[in-house]
Amino acid sequence: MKFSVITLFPEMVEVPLSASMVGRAREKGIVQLELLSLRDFCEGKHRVADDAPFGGGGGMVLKAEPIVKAVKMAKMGQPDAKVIFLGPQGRTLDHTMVMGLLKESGFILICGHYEGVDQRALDSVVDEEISIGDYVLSGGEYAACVFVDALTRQLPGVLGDEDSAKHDSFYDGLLDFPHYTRPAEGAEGKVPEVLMSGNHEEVAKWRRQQALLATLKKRPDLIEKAELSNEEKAYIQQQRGQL
Ligand code: 9D3
Repeated sequence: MKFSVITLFPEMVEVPLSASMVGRAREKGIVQLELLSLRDFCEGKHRVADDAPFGGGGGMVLKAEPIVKAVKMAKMGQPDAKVIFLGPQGRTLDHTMVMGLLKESGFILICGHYEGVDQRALDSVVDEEISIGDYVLSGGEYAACVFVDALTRQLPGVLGDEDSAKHDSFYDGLLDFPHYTRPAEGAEGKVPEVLMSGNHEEVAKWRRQQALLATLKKRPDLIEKAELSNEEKAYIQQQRGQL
């Protein structure tokens, strides 16, 4: 999967996406990352990327032409890519959207900017606008990192079998169960007995119950949508009674 990112601040995207899982996925050739510096598509001695808004008001607006030119350049490398504008007014990214986007061969990501972007650029080249949540960022660069990370970890061969994306929170609509490692007993307390028992069936049952409890306490909204057995639904009802 190829990601072409169009931004005024390429290093804000390049650095985080060189480390850890995405960095390794790039080394393995599972994902390709291309950065297009918007500055390279700007004209004139000073390569100005923005200008004052028509109609007045504060701030500046990113010009349409450099963005359109950058998208055209990126499209030469991946003609079938989906063009996404990362902006605060877009549809909010969630797990279901991530899974749906995996069918694409690649993406051209345009980073929004607090200043705003000339609407004509958006109207002429963008397939979809996506936000990463209801809070204000100063630009789309970190959103681009979030987008690339969330998709990359779902691609075959990126994660080992052990921490496969199948085990992710949200995969079955529940939050994670608690984790413990050595020492079994320390100043911070003891590890739950069942985890030391070696009884894999009991451990699995305990973890599932803990996941249900954590979800009920921290994200009750997720319980409604989770895939639960009848036995689990009954357990939830019983726990609700005790809250
Ligand atoms: C003054 C009105 N604001 C719109 C709600 C203007 C505005 C704020 C922040 C315009 C652009 C931005 C910059 N944000 C992004 O580019 C952005 C973003 C975000 O702010 N929140 C969540 N997801 C994203 S993706 C890109």
